[in-house]
Order: sequence, then C-alpha cells, then structure tokens
Amino acid sequence: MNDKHSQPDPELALPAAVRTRISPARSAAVAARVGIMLGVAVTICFLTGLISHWIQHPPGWFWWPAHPVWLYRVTQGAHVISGVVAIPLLMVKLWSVFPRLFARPLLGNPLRAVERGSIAVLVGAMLFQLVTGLFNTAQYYPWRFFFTTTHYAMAFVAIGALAVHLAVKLPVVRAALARPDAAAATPAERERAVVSRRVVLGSAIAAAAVAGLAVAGQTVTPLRRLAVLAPRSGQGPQGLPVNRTAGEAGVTESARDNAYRLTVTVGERTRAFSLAELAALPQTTATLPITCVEGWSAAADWSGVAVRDLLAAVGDYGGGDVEFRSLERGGLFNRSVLPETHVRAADSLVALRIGGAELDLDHGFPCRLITPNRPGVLQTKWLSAIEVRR
Ligand SMILES: Nc1nc2c(c(=O)[nH]1)N[C@H]1C(S)=C(S)[C@@H](COP(=O)(O)O)O[C@H]1N2
Ligand SMILES: [Mo]
Repeated sequence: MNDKHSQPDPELALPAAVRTRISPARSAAVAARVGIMLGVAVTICFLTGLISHWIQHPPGWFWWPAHPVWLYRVTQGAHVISGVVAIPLLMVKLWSVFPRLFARPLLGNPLRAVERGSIAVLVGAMLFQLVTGLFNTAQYYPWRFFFTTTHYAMAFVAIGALAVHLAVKLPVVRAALARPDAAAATPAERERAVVSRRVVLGSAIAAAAVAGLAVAGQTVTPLRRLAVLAPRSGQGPQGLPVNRTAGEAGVTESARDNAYRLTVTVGERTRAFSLAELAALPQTTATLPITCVEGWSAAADWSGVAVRDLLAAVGDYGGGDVEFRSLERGGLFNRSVLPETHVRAADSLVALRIGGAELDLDHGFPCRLITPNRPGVLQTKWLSAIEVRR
C-alpha cells in the first residue's frame, strides 16, 4: 500500500496547518474523475458552439445541410445542456483542488509556473463562459460587451488553456485513475476517505444531472415540465414562444398596413407582392422547429410559399446567397442571409400560416422566413424585402 496516495496532494509541499485540515475527499482521485466528466462536457459545448457560430458567420469552406431539419436543434440543445451540466462539475472540481492554492513555492520550476498560470487562465475563462452562457439562456445581459463575439473569442482561450492543463496533468490523471479509489493508508482512513470520495463524486454527478434536466426541458418535449431553468419554455401565441414581439420591434403599424408589399429582387427583375398575391401562389407545408440559440426550441406546422417558388415567380435564381430583410428598422436580427443549399431546399418557406391559421403578429405577420436546420436568429420575421445577391 502506498502511503503517498492517502495524501490529498502528494507531490506538493503544503503548509502543515493546511494539510492536516484537508478532507481526504479533496484528492487527486476525485479531481481526476470530476475533471474527466468536466472535460467531456466542455468539449461537447465547445464543438457545438463552433457549429452554431459557423452557421451564423459562415467561413468560405463551411457547409451546413438543410436536412435533417432537427440537427441544429440537437447540436444547440447539447450546447446549452453541456454548458449547464459543466457548472456544478466545475464547482466540485475547484473545491477538490482548492487546497493547492496554498501550495508553496508559489510558482516553482518553469513547468509548475506554466501549469499554475494556465490554471488561472483556465478557471477565469471557464467561469466567464459558463456564467455568460447561463445568463444568455435567460436573456439577461448585465454587461456592455456584445455577447456572441466575446463568448466565441473566450471559448478559444478556455479550450487552449484546457489543452495545456491536460498535457501537464496527464501523468497525475493516469496515476489517479490507475489506483483503486480505496488505496488509503489505514483502515480507518480508508473508510473515511472512500465514503467521502464516493459522496463527493456521487453528488457531483447528481448535481450535474439535475442541472442538465432542469434546462433540457426547453428543447426536449417530454421533459418540458422539469424545465425550471428554462425561462423560455413557456407558451406564446399559437403554441410557440416569442422572442421579440411586434411592439418591441416597432413594426405593429407597418406590418398591418394595407399598403404592405414584399419586394423580391432576382437579378434585374423586381416584383412587389401583396399578402393576397403571396397567398395565391402555390403553397407548401412543412413541420419545422424554431431553435433559439438560447436553448429553447419548438416545432410547428408552417405553410406558405417555398423560397425557391417565390424566386421563380420573379426570375431565374441561378444560385448564390439570398438576403432577407425585415420591416424592423433596428435590432440585430432584422436581416439574414440564406445560403444556396437552403434556398434550394423544398421546405425553406416564406411562411404565411402556423397550423393552418394566419401568422400571429408576434410570430412575423404578414410573413416570415422559416427554414430547416438553422438557428432562430436567422428566421427573420416581418419580411419586407428579399434579394438574390450576385
Ligand atoms: N425581425 C426579426 N426577426 C426575428 C427576431 C427579431 O428580433 N427580429 N428574432 C429572432 C429570434 S432570436 C428567434 S429565436 C425567432 C423566434 O421566433 P418566434 O418569436 O416566432 O418564436 O425569431 C427570429 N426572428
Ligand atoms: Mo433566438
């Protein structure tokens, strides 16, 4: 039996006053196990976050399919759930390694200095990401920077620091995992240590599961009633939540105006459609979810004119991005760009109806864009103009 392993912090010189008061649960065994769970959650969160970012700001090489229609719903749901699950795991992880803050020497040899420095950056970046992300799911922005840009940039800081941390810690993690959790020195200590380690690990997993379930309900329908952490899971008109109302967008009058026209430009040709003219074109129906980047999602039966049919009624589309503009004057979401894959998809719609009934004013009356497998921010409401960009 290796006495060394019963110490919470075998390889560091901790001041005696600290060492004697450390619970055996604050061990490398707990830190490594919670760390692995945290690493998995953070990796899922990072990758799904990248996907969401690329769909909204596509680099030249990026391609995202229109089908299956629910794919983004799954990736963004996983993004928010894994981020929320990571919060209790990070708390337990910090608790388990907390005594190391008191380890001396403060920096020591270069390797240790790198390790400690990377941990400071890692903890700071992780806390920032998880807290701002959580506030975002609640649509609460108590800061002055623009959320998405900062959240995106900081993700690379966090993942970079995590890579350094993992590389430095690999030997410690391997040793902690290889050794049975029960390898404490004395029977008494073994009992004390094992119970409390199990309790800590069990609690960490339970807390992560509760946090995950509490937020999953806003996108996983059977869990809806558990969604206490999901401020947007409530119902709006026509059974769908509303993110920004017509009143907030300042379009109540222009959307109801009898002179309303949707202007569609294809190359040299432009045509203005009244609502009656749109309704007279061939209609298409599709069941598509709205998936807000904030984590909630809900499916509905939409009907209206397929984007490709509408363009064909004006001229020869011929490929390329299509821009959709709203009646809304300001705001960050008053326009969006639809890539060619989605323009050509049969179920990309300029929707006039939800479940057979005229669109509610808050859902985008007279008409809105609704496309498969894309974030809600790109599903522009209260359309005023559509233009093929050449
Ligand atoms: N013009 C306009 N369209 C918009 C928005 C907006 O603020 N302005 N919000 C978007 C966002 S963030 C989402 S999630 C969806 C929500 O659609 P809903 O309110 O009909 O559920 O609309 C999108 N379309
Ligand atoms: Mo959204």
